[in-house]
Amino acid sequence: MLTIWGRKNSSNVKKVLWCLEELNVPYQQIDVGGKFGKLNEPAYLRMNPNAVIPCLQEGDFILWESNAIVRYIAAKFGKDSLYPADLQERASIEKWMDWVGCNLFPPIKQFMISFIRTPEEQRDPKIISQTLAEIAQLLKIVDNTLSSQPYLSGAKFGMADIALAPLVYLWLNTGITRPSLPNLARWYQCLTERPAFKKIVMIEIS
Ligand SMILES: N[C@@H](CCC(=O)N[C@@H](CS)C(=O)NCC(=O)O)C(=O)O
Repeated sequence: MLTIWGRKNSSNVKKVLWCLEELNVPYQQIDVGGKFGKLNEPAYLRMNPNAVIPCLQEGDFILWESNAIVRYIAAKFGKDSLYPADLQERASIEKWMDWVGCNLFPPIKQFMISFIRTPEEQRDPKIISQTLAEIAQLLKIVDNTLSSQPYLSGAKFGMADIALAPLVYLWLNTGITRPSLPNLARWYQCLTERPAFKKIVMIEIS
């Protein structure tokens, strides 16, 4: 049985749980991080010295970094669906996973901290507008890509969609003013029809 350490409302934990649900893999999830704390306790730090979630535990095997975990799960349980054998096809998907982690996650994290988790009267409008402009600029690249393919992963749903969508969910569902990105909106709408996306990603934001 796989164990996933991490609170369910973290966008990086959502990627992992969503991937497991898509592949019908049994797992147990343990709440740590956020209001549950424990990330700086020695037992957790022994598993993940970065003191962040998610972390996968499978017997003695420990894995951290959400995209690495998604890749591992897809390779182990989703060879016929989420993990293309063709190297170029797979690399094109992994490129987007890295892009999400390196480029999009930092401003999304800033948005979470300075907007979602800061009371209205303490928010800094300058930081928020700069962060939102940065996110919009990045998501325009995605929107442009989605003008010629149905999924970020290409012709079929895949790991790149799993890496991106939990972050986009935050951006679309927090009542901010956003530019219209029609291809991204069509892609997101299509994902909302997936039962695993509804169950894991479309939950209360905090
Ligand atoms: N690059 C890491 C980032 C992990 C990360 O920053 N996780 C956040 C939650 S999304 C975290 O652990 N925050 C502290 C907390 O939840 O208490 C990954 O993709 O796994």
